[in-house]
Amino acid sequence: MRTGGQILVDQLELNGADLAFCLPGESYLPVLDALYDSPIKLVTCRHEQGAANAAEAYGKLTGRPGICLVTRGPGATQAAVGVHTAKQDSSPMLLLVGQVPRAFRGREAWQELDYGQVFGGIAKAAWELDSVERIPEHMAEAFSIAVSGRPGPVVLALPEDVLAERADVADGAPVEAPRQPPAAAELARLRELLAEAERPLVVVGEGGWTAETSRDVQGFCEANALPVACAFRCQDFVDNRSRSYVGVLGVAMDEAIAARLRDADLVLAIGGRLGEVPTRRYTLLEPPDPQQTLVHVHPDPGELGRVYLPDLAIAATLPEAAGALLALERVEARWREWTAAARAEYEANLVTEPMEGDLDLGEVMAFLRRRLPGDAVQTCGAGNFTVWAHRFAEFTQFGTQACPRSGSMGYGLPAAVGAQLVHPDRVVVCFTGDGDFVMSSPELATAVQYGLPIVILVVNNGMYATIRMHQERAYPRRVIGTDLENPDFPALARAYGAYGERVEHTEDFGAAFEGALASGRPSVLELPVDPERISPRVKLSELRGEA
Ligand SMILES: Cc1ncc(C[n+]2csc(CCOP(=O)(O)OP(=O)(O)O)c2C)c(N)n1
Ligand SMILES: [Mg+2]
Repeated sequence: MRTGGQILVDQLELNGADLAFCLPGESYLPVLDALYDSPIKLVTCRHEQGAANAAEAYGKLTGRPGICLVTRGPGATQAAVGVHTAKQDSSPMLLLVGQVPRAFRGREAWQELDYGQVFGGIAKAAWELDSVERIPEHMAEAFSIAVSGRPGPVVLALPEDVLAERADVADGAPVEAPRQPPAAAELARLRELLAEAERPLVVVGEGGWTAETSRDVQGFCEANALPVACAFRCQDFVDNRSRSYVGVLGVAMDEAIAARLRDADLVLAIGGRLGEVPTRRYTLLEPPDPQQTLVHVHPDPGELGRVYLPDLAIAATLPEAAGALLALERVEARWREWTAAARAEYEANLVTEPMEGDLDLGEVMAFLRRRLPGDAVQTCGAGNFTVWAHRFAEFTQFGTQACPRSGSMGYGLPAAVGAQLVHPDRVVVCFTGDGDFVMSSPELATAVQYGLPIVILVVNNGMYATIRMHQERAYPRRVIGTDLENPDFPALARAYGAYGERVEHTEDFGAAFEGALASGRPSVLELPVDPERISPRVKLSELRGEA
């Protein structure tokens, strides 16, 4: 006889969970107690936002559901942001939420919510356990939904009496994501479409990507001299040093790559939803029937034709699709110049304009490009600082960028916590801003508690610069709600027990970075920057018409 909590934890174990992120609550004590005897490492966070974002990053980096445990009402609602990101980013995740006993349901008991309703529009699926005997069945269903088709977050509410009850039930079987290769006829049609193309562009995006998928897609692109662009925050899907890699379709998109997508005559999307960001607000590809010939490969048939009507829709899991593409008989590449020109544009775009002030973020990024090992993981939240972090970074292997495609602030630090726990031996760098960092800075305590030597680079411009930039564009000189008065970041870091340093000059960054790594502790390097350079190509004074 096992308690509901034990049965539940056993299902986590047999599905390969090795880490779980929580903020404890009395509503799920039997689960916590079962974890006491489990090999699963339980990581206690300081805010449910942090726990959910760390679990989201775990899912993004491993392809297995990130496990997050939170209490009812307030815990669940605070975790919602991580669920939203997992949905938008197509990351597998399992949010387990405490719930009032079944006998109280419907009374709006203490912290009671109907999780099916609350998370119905946020998660891929959300429901409540009804009996202890059916826990293995519910958990198998939850894992299966999280990893199949377009991966995503599943929310399961756990009534406390169900968790405490005992039952003699058999475990479920480990869930394996179904695999779906593309059909031979679809591949033949793709070859025909490629053979007619003159200006093809491959666009890679999320939805069950693996390291093997990366290698195969890259091999396919190189063999056919095809240019390949990464969707927003999927920059680690292709080795950026490949002669086929031509850049990222992200925010503050480079004009040259935007033009390549607009001018392409054939777009082969492998994964991804061709969402608002990679299509520049649905303009580079126009819904519903873009002028470009569109081939869309996606594991979820429900995503095919949802926004864009593909000329060829291939419902296939991405590793299988990538393997089939690599095996495809080569097509005579009539687009070698088109690819080479796009690659040259990407390389030219790595060159920075000098930045005002004493600290130049372009130079910082150039240093990191040389210094970071290929397997270093980079995380971020949201803000204009990410434009530097993305445009000037170089990713060479899959599973090294854990950034929110949802554009959620506060993601970077908890994601770095998750990444360092997944990869204890790797360098993990979190890019954050003064606004972004403060949103989740309590997780610095988590990093200290678990001895995670992440390096946090806080780009401090004294404002929510992204919003200020839009504000100055739309309403010049009418600044409201975007100024920030900040804490002393290095002192704050030291108060948490982390290493802290302010780096005021470009030439000091290298030594400071080495010092941070050598400290062996979580480190915060504050980078004060001149607010004039509000984005790599945008000056505040120009926005205000003062130039
Ligand atoms: C959770 C959340 N709240 C608000 C926003 C809107 N937003 C996007 S970027 C940004 C400013 C971020 O400020 P900071 O971290 O200082 O970066 P900066 O833009 O100054 O480089 C805001 C408020 C968001 N994306 N996510
Ligand atoms: Mg800022």
